[in-house]
Amino acid sequence: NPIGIFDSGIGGLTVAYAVKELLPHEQIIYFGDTAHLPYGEKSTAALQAYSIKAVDFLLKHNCKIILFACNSASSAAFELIKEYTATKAKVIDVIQPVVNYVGNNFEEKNIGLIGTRQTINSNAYLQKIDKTDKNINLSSVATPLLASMIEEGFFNNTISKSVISEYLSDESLQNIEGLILGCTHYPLIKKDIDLFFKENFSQKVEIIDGSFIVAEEVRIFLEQNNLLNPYSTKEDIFYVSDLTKSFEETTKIFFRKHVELELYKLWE
Ligand code: DGN
Repeated sequence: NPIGIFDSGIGGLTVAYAVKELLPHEQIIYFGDTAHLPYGEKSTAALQAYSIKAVDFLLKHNCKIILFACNSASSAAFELIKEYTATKAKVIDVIQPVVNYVGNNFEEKNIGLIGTRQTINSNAYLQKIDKTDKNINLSSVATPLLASMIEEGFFNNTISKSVISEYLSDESLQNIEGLILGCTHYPLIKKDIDLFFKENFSQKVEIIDGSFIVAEEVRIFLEQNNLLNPYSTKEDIFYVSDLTKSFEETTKIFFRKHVELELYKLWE
């Protein structure tokens, strides 16, 4: 059976890429809800409704595990979806695995989080980090411009440098020793962010990119439950709820290679 991956659009392809790197023999069924993006600016109620529909779609494909590869959807709907799928399939989000990593590595430290408005305003990371009881101080900054900037291919250039510098110069981030990239798009600007800290901060700041942490969580679950596919010849399928040429062109930024998108209008 395939691994189901859900995102608001194509940013989740950074997570799909990591899954494919660790689990090359698995088939992926991806669903990006491009008809409703950006999720970062939607209400919790809307994201819950979209998430249920998307999960139903992936369940129909008999996915053995469903990965919520979107921070905004994870922060708004994951608890609900966990209840909804309780007996049907295992679901993993992109937040809890990163929180576990942070709990193990940043006890009594200051760390930062950047993400969409939805992700930051939901306090999902904060609540989960507090539950670790590791006395970690989290400073969160919403950075809504970054996702669209990256979709335009603006990284490693003067525009991305100044936008990143503007956001990360926030006073609350001055003493951090780690920064969580709380949005699926941000692995693409990891180098720019790293450079910013090296040029402007005296302390070392670890940039916490969840894509491989989450992919490893998927691998462990499949291994522990004897669900690993020794060899699959089935092609991955990438569905989107609205298909444009520009979405298709942007796939190669996130997945490191061009993928063909299939239109599936979930909303009619
Ligand atoms: N994939 C979304 C996230 O990780 O929060 C960001 C994309 C968006 O909807 N703006």
